[in-house]
Amino acid sequence: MSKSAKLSIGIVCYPTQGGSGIVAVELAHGLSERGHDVHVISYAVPARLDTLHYDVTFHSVRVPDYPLFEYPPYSLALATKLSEVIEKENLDIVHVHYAIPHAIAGLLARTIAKRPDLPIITTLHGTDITIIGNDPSYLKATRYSLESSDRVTVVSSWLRDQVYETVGCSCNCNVIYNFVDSERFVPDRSHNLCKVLRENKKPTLMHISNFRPVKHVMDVVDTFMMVREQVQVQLVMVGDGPDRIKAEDKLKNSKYANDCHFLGMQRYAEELLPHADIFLFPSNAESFGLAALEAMACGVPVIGTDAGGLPEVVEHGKTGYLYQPGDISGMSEGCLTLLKNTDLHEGFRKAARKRAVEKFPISTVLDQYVSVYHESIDALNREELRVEEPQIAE
Ligand code: GMT
Repeated sequence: MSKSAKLSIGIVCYPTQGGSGIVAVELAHGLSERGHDVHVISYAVPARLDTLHYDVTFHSVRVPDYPLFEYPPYSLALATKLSEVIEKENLDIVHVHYAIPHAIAGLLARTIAKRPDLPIITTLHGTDITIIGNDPSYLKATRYSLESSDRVTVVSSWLRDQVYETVGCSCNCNVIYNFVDSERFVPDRSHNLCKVLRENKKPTLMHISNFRPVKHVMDVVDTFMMVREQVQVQLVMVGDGPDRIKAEDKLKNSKYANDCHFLGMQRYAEELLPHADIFLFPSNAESFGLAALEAMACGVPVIGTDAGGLPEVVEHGKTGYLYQPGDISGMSEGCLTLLKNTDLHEGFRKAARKRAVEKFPISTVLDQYVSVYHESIDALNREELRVEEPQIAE
């Protein structure tokens, strides 16, 4: 197949506010803009999916309830729906995001659809390896699904090492970094937003996440409080999740209650981020840290941790400051250094934007994924030809 041929691509992802769904959807949009026929399969419409401005078709997975099922088997419903999409849309490629259970469901769907020539590409995003994939309940299935995928890609070099160390996989993992659309994520504060951001004159510390334990949301709270002891700042928290209540309670009961704002889930990160002066990202271990990259594209330096893949995104001392997880004093020191030194802060802002634009452009990543698709299609075709080759009698 020619490298410029338009492909019919199925993308499987989670619809929730997590990074893997965002990457999958931004990829779907980008591929559709390039003329590929893109189908997104999930149990709900993913947070950022826009089927109005992009030619992407959404296919919903329905999981029926039944009294016998304490745990309805989503993987089977997904495999069934995916096999239907494979047949009906004559897919050339299936690209699953997040290993569990998408990779296994992809492999099963290919078998159900009787399409051994259809490559399954699995992109690993982080917690599918570092938290859930290496749980003994899933480990062997995860390893099997990665070794059976036609290609496995990971979003950072750190995550690649984790796959080998914690899952003990023998497969090759290609690092394809996450990306940002730097024409949409720009340092532009002209958006007419909510009162908190429109009218506020204080510098803004911002955090965006799904408030899961790995995000160390309480470290955001404590860092903000330590900084606020010394300078006038406000904290804007975006997103929702298990640790939100704890964080909200602590802040609402503190003397800085009026300087904290919880905006909940928001669709347009590109309109919010430019209003931040510093992005706080104190996670225990991010495989990449997409939210940090999007902040950088908006010209916002990142104060975060030197764990996981974040150091591959944020350059310590140039586009932000990174400290050990839990180092609240370090992170508040980093904030104060920038907030008290306008020229330094301005330099970091420019460097952050430059790095996001130059090192993580969407066009490069689209090229990389499309190459992976074509290489996998060609490899399977070659295999099929080999199998069909007649045996020559001696
Ligand atoms: O924990 C999350 O933020 C969600 C999770 C996901 O897979 O939905 O995010 C992971 O994937 C993102 C996109 O590749 C990465 O930018 C995040 O760093 C990663 N999260 C973790 O590793 C904790």
